[in-house]
Amino acid sequence: MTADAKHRFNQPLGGNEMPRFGGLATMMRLPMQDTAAGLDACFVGVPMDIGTSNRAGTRHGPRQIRAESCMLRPYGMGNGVAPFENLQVADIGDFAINTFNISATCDIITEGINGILEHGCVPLVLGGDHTLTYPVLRAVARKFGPVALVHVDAHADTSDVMFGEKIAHGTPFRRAVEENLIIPDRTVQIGLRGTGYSPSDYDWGRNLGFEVVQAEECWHRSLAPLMERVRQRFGGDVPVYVSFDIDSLDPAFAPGTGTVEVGGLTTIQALEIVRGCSGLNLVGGDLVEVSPPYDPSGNTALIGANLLFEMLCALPGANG
Ligand SMILES: [Mn+2]
Repeated sequence: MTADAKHRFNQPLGGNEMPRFGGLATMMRLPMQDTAAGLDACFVGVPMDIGTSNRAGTRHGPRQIRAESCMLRPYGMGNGVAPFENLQVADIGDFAINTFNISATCDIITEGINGILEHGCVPLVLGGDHTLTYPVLRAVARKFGPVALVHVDAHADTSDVMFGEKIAHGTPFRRAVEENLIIPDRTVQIGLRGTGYSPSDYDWGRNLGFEVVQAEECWHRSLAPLMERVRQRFGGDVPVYVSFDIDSLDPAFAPGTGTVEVGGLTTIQALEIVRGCSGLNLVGGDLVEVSPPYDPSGNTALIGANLLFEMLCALPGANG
């Protein structure tokens, strides 16, 4: 780090300035500010779980991810990226969602993301349940038009309704297609698995052009070649959004989530996926479904914090 870069951009608070377990828990111990003004990228929390269908608790996700991010240092030793030498980043806190009204909550999220994008800032969202990706994409598509999508998850999240409701954590990508927020033949879903209702559960997306990579296709292998293929197919121009559901990981690594499926991705494969997004025109991302009540060790939130750091490192310009 040059003294110059340190002077220009926000830096995470170092471990010798304040003990890592001390101080206020912002994401990566970055400065906090009220808006995205002047930022290249921001971390923002959406403390919601009113869209969940099984175990709840993701309303506590943003705080726990911030708490577990306290070990993150500014330089990525593995990916070789020093994002804080090249980007101005801060934590802009949480959106004040309406925990009694999911439709109103979605509007609050869309408005909040609109505000971030108006500043030319890339939002990296700390969830929160997966419902939030739908209102985030409404804002993203308003600015960029329909975007390509890298969706990492145990589930397709393309149900039409849940208990008759159109907005829930199992429906965001159905709504996104219906409202022309994503490009179906520039959409890849990675890690899908578990039990379903019929053999055709994943075909709704496939029939539209989604590439669906089931977990079994990922077992025992590196996902770097898959991401190489994704980069070739998407190219470096089309705006891309990355939505990472922590339940894509095997519960051995990430038990702290609401809808657990066995036989999932490893943390190493998760790193390969997010690092493999470098070179894409990433315009936003989220890390969703961390549920601290089911995460007694804190490791699920810790993995989530690390994947958000990796997303930051994958953004255009993060590597100078
Ligand atoms: Mn999901």
